[in-house]
Amino acid sequence: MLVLLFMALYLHSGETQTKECRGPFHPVGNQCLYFGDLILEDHENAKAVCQSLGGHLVRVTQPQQLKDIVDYIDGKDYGDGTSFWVDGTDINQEGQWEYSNGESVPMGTPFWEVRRSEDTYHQQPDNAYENENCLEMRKEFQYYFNDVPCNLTRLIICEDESQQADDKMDINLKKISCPALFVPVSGLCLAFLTFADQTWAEARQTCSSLGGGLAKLTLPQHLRDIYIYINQQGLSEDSFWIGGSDAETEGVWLFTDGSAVPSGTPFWGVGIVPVQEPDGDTLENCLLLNADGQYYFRDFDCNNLNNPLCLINPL
Ligand SMILES: *[C@@H]1O[C@H](CO)[C@@H](O)[C@H](O)[C@H]1NC(C)=O
Ligand SMILES: [Ca+2]
Ligand SMILES: [Ca+2]
Ligand SMILES: [Ca+2]
Repeated sequence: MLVLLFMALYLHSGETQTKECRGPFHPVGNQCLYFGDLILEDHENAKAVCQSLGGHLVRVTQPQQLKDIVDYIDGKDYGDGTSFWVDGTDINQEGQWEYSNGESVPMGTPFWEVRRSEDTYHQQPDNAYENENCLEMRKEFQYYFNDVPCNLTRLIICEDESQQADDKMDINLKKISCPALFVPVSGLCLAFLTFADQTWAEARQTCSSLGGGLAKLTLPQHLRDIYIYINQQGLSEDSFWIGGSDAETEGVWLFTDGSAVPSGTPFWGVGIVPVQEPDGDTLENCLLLNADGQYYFRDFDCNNLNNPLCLINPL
């Protein structure tokens, strides 16, 4: 009965959304997109293809859009080694990434690739070949953003903004009041306890002694807002335990309330390319937002000492 209800809701929402996209475009999350099947073009020609369809290369401005696009790609077979162009460039000024409408490309987590190699981390954009001025979603980097030379060829994703449903998330606007020690971030009451260096189990105990628990982050926007908050507050040297663990069953990541930790992009960082975290097998069973890794989800040894990131219900 419940399954039928969900199917009915799903079919209904699919039906109404389809009407909002014209021609070859179809709904992916809150965008109308066209995936140019197996056409590889350089950035300039890719732009022209999208313009000929009355659109432009896709602009990814919200973390949820990155998730929706990656989920869509993962359900298709685009072959090996296929990466996709995104609209942005830093052609006008090195390091200043803009979409072709003049809007800034969001920088940092959870958009750009940050990969781990042993104990060091490498962050994009790196302008590695000095002429990396175009933006791709790179398959080997789990579709996180990367800068590459514009004359490489990539698959095309076009966007039609003219009929896009305007359902930008408003969780930032939601006004909540939080108990002492906790601050409102991303619609959550969070405490960044930078005075405590603790194992994951100790951190969990600390949060429960405050009447809450280790943080449970379920939306890409949560990670974005936490990343921005940490940088604004000068906490970017600190690493934080959150509530995920696979100690009970290796590979099954659960929050402390027993619900599933979201997998893949744009939550988990890139490990040793092309592997995505978590990659520590039974040696690493606790979920850390670490400073060096730019606060992507990563599995760590539970006995590492880090700061608790606690969550509590709003007042
Ligand atoms: C791209 O441009 C660079 C520099 O002009 C050149 O060395 C390289 O061969 C070009 N690559 C392709 C795939 O055309
Ligand atoms: Ca560049
Ligand atoms: Ca690069
Ligand atoms: Ca593990």
